[in-house]
Amino acid sequence: MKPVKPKLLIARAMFPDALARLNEYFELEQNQEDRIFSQDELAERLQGKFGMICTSSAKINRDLLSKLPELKIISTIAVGYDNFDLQACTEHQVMATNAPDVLNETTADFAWALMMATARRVTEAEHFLRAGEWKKWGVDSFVGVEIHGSRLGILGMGRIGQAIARRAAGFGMEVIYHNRRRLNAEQELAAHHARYVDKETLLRESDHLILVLPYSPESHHTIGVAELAKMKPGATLINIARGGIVDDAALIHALRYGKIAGAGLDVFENEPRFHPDFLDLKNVVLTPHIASASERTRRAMVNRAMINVIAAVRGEVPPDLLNRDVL
Ligand code: 8YV
Repeated sequence: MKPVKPKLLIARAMFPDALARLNEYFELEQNQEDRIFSQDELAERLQGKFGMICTSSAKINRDLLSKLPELKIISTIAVGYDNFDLQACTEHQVMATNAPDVLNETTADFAWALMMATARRVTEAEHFLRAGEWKKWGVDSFVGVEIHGSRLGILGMGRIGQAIARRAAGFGMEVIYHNRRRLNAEQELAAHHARYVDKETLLRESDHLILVLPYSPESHHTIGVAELAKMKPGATLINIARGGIVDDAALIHALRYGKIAGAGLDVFENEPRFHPDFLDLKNVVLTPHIASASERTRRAMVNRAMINVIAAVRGEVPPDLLNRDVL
């Protein structure tokens, strides 16, 4: 008789060929139709499971965990894990892992794409052209704000923030940043001589401000009415971090009344719904949470999540364990 393999839920559709390696260790239940499970469905699907590979759409809270005595590991393919209640995981003896590092460069590229599209009004100009409105060239048509030689501000200077800063070298930009913890001198040098400033200075002096901090109750509405009022009128605000870090209603107001020049947003409050008033604004570039979306990187994220569940089933410590207390 073949030994019974532990069961693993793949909560969202993921590259099936990449997942094949898991068959050696697990009996897989895949959600290839990619339906988002309700909390009740998730509880049902996770009954008797050893673990789950999921994305940021799975909310792992105390209520869910209390129904799952056999669960050992939840492994997200994301670097952000604000959808996990880590304390509840530890209390229920569930390991929680994320997928750091593999998406740093791709996500940094996208922050730049959004910043450049916003500053140079790329999507606004394309919509104009597609709508058949281009009748003549104009000296002041779609004039934007400068990128090269300007001052780049970064709020949240972790690995992705540092990757964004390094790219500023090619554009002759000065980099300032604020973070809970100041980088050491070597890290600052590598991050294109990034200069540590307080949050107030960052808001007041950035020409382009990129948000890369993790979401938590403490970072909720880090950028609201008061913070937007401190920014330069010609500044752009780029959010590739998480919805909820920016007060979207306050941002809409600031964009509508030209308090800042524009915003580039990959994340929103209440995704995948978002504030409908964004659609009426021309000075905002909107993308559906795709900053890490290159095929190579998405595969690397899935692979990292697989490494964590395989380590767990082999009785090893998963390399990206978030709640070490669980051991
Ligand atoms: C993911 C992300 O694509 O890694 C993160 O934290 O936000 C994205 O890269 C997404 O959250 C996957 O669930």
